[in-house]
Amino acid sequence: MDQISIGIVCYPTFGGSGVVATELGKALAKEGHHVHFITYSQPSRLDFLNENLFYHEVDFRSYPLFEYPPYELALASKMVDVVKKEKLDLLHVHYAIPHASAAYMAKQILRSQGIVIPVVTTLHGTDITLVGKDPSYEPVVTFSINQSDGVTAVSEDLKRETYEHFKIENEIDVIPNFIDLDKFKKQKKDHFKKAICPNGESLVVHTSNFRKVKRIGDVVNIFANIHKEIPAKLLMIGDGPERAKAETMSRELNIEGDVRFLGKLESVEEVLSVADLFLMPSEKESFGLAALEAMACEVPLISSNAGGLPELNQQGITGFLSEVGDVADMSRKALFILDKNNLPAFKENALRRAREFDLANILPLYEQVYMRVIEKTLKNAR
Ligand code: GMT
Repeated sequence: MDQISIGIVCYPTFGGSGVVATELGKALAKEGHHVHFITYSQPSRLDFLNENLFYHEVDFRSYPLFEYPPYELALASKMVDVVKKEKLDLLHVHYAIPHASAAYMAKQILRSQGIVIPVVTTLHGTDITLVGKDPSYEPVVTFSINQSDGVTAVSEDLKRETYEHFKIENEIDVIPNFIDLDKFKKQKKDHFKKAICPNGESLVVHTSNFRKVKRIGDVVNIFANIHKEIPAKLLMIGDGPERAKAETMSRELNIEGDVRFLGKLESVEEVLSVADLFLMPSEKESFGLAALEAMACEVPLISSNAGGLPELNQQGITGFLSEVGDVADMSRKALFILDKNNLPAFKENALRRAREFDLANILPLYEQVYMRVIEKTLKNAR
């Protein structure tokens, strides 16, 4: 594909959408495209130098007059500025609100100045499944998606749900999450395993932002059931609103000595390298990037069957899926996987499945969407 200049707008946090946007930008830069991140702070995974990568900070000051700083307006103004100065070919925004709606405003401002810029919007889930269904946001979500020149969703389930809940006239391309297998691979960390599991205990891991939707209580209860049957340890990676509740639960269940809360980690792959099982009992999960990261490190998965998880986790092969909230079923299946006669095959299958989401397979899908959208925009402008 010809090299182009792309503006990427995302939430620069540890969340999955920010990770996908940042890793995509890094990969595009390696391919020779010029990638300009437009965010309010440096994306957490924008941690490497490349002559094709640029970062533009959205400066949104709070004035005494405003109770809430008008971030969306500052973002739209910054997009206009970067598109003009850097001669961008395309804007790729992650999340319908507020990013696609800000992009729409930027597009209209630029049009009034004779500049045409196509916009691709990627839907990650929370914008559709939770925020989007809030009636106060629905008109903006619907409008922003319909005004985008290209729309992608991270799973078939999210695409279906978007069509079901919003009046969408646009075609949605499904482009799943991807994984950089050079970074996420099982590393030799025997000393680490020995330190956490000195007596050969099974190691169970959960990673998330500890939001309610992640059902952190189920994670602790599943682990408590495992712990009743076999020696095991639980590592909780990440932080968020449900953490305190999970800590209280583990004390009440008398398992606090075997549960460790590690907070946000930069190199989660080092912990995943020594794990035996990953738990993702989410209420909603449009794809489940954290589970894919675990699978790439040869960790099988116990998950709910919510959202796009059945498109990742293969029943009885890479792990098991249960109904949301069925802790007893998840616990039984977890013990089956952790049986030393079963674990090696599940680990192998998890890695094999993760390889299907290799960055090298997924990156061209985004490039195809970019080319299609740019060609269509140029044709319409003639
Ligand atoms: O899972 C989260 O709470 C973070 C959230 C986000 O918006 O950053 O992640 C969403 O996008 C990821 C990347 O596409 C998906 O892998 C996650 O499944 C999705 N989370 C939910 O649907 C809850």
